[in-house]
Amino acid sequence: SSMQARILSIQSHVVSGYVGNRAATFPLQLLGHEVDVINTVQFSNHTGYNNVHGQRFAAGHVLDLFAGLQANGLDCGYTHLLSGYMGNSENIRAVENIAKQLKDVNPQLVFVVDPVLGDDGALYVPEELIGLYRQVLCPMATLITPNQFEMELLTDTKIASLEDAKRACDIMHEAGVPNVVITSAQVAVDGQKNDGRTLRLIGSEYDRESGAKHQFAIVFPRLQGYFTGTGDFFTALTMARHASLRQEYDGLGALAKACELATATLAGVMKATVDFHKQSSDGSDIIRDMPRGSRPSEMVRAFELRIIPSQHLIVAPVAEFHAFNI
Ligand code: PLP
Ligand code: PXL
Repeated sequence: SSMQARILSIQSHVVSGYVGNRAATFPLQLLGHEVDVINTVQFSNHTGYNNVHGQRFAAGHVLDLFAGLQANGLDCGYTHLLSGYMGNSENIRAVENIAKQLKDVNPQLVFVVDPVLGDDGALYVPEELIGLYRQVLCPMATLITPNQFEMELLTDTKIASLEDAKRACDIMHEAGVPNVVITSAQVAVDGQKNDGRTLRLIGSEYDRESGAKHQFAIVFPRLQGYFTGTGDFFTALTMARHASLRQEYDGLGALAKACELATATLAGVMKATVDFHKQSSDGSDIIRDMPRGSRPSEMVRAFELRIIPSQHLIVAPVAEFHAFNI
């Protein structure tokens, strides 16, 4: 697949480690895509460390950089826009503004939205962002990648079963999103109850014109550790694969294939990260319930995703994960 996307990615930057744009840019480039980057924050490191220095940029900063691109005609030619961690409502409005302008230039623009709101029942952004993602950004999106908690917030439903997950996907299709991926659902699928050792990706691809729909699940291992940036990395992988595969599929199916490849890469990189952590911590078992803010920074650091040493797993994933229809 030779389709080369031209992507504008708007998310966070850290000096050290791999979250936000630092987790997304390398895999997108390695898979052959051109990536331009706007940073919403510039921090020394991600917020799971005990200390964070740096700054959040005002929305005016993001819009000014985009205006600079426009002034030179550099805004023409984008095929994809990727939106990650925004942190406040002004940045979401800025991305809405940019998405509208890019769609004016290219009506075929693919807009990928990771609606970053929280995880495991805890919101880590202001509450008003829920409504902005639900009513403003998601309806403009081609692909969204919420985790289970985020999907519950977006649809104002509780996801306790596979049927709930499928219904939630339908709600987002109704809102105008053709491709929905719930990255980490904890529901029983295929007769397998969730024992905590696996997570389930639930995907749903919908063609509004024909009314055709493809809903699928992928079961993948849940590794123990303090991972950060996995969602950002996973969204970039899914986007990169989907950009290429969309060209090859006449009907539905590209999303499931993209998710199979992205899941295989993520599982491989997470395993490499756990293996590295075991080595660097002389085998001692640190997997206890330590809250954020109290973890030794060498331990947090040892869980930074091993993206660069695992680049072969980005290009050619080894593990196999199969999407099955649900
Ligand atoms: N954390 C872990 C351990 C995961 O396996 C995944 C899977 O994608 C995620 C997080 C992604 O979730 P989020 O989108 O909340 O980062
Ligand atoms: O992966 C989410 C994320 C993005 N950006 C920054 C973060 C985090 C998670 O901690 O700190 C700056």
